[in-house]
Amino acid sequence: MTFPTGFLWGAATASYQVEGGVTEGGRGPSVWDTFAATEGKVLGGATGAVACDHYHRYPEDIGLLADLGLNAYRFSVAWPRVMPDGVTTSAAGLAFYDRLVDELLGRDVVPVLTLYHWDLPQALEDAGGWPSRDTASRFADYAAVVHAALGDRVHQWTTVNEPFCAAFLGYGSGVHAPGVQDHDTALIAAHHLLLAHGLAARALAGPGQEFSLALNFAPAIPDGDTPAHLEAARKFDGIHNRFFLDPVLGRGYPEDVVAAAGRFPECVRDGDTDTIAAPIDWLGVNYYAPARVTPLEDPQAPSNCPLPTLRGMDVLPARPPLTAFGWEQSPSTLTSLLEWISARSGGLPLVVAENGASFADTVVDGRVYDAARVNYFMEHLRAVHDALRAGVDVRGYFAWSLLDNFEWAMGYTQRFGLVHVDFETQRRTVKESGRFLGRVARANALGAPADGVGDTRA
Ligand code: GBH
Repeated sequence: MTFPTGFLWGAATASYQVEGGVTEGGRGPSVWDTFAATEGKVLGGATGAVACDHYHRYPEDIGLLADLGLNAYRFSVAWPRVMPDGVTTSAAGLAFYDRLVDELLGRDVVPVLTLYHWDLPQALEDAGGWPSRDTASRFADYAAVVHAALGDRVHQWTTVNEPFCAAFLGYGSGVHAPGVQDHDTALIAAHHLLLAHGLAARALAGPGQEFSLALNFAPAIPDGDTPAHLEAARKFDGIHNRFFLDPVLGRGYPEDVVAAAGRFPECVRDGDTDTIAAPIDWLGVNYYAPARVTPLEDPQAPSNCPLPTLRGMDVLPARPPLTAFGWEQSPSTLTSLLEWISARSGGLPLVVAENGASFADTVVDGRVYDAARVNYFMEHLRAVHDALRAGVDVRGYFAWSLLDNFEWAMGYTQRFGLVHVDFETQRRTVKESGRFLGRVARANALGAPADGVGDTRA
């Protein structure tokens, strides 16, 4: 099973999850510093203050990635490093990413830069955060500053990572920073995140620059085939997937969702839908798990899924096999998802920008034998290959994550890395899954199943 020439094989991280060094180089506080410092918000009271200390150890970490055989690194820039108060540019903050990019290029690793992976400068939250339209304009300024500093060497840009999470978990369910719980506000925040993406497009345009955003998808699987089941799946798909995908593809917000969306439509101004529909060079597809949905008898009954607009349906417990997080492993859903996005977008190039699994890894005699994760990657890469064979234009695959890291509200309890991190000592140990993915990357091909599990060649 070979992959197309030039396929990007990478691993992803996000600034607040790995960097630490939260007061160094003049960095200002982000909403995640504030949230994590608030009692009861993050499991075990954990914070990203040190995390993987990637701020200091990035040469070692990039060395590990390159030595495995991966050819791309998807990382995010911390807005509060570059603009500590949300407005003023910090030369020291930019200098960190300057060094990081040079280190990547020195190791022949393609930098894939995400501008926003959820660490909003606290100063901008204080000024209204994503529910305020002005934040989208501030983001465009920030995009222009980073582009001016790094655009000579970085050619792959992602504006916003998972606006779903930033909006619905940050301002709706409140399980993520800044912890606001208001569904109407969450929908408005979502619009401003998409608007920010569209406004930044202008700053990032230029010859040789590729520009994208990354959306997280949870395909809805109806737990039965009655019309009510299909309707429940349509509702879930509407708010979770189409609400973000359709405006980016120039289809506007889905009417069925908007009809149920309270005061949301008031925040959409003339011209916004065109701005959001700025042409993208590829779409980042983040995929972890599907959702199994079932209808409730009363169509107005509140859903057990804490998303805006959802009524009259339940999300069922995930079906085994599960990851340590309790997420369902369903590789075939990745194939159908890629096919669906490709068809809906008229063949847009796609990059799997995040895919991965947490398991309870342990270091034994200096090794991490994470056979379950090797199997996870093998099955999901086969699923990507199935999509390629069906004619989908997939350009790359990024494992989440390079390192075990700060898993947001779960603190350090969920390990997703290709590389194990001992958070006491900061010692890194490459896992079997990292070696496996590196071998696939070097061969640009997936071998027979027997080549995967248990193969200990470096
Ligand atoms: C990604 O988001 C993030 O980009 C990354 O930073 C993170 O570390 C990684 O996944 C692992 O968690 O029941 O409706 O509240 C994951 C997307 C979105 C998947 C929320 C689980 C629960 C949805 N996640 N979802 S809901």
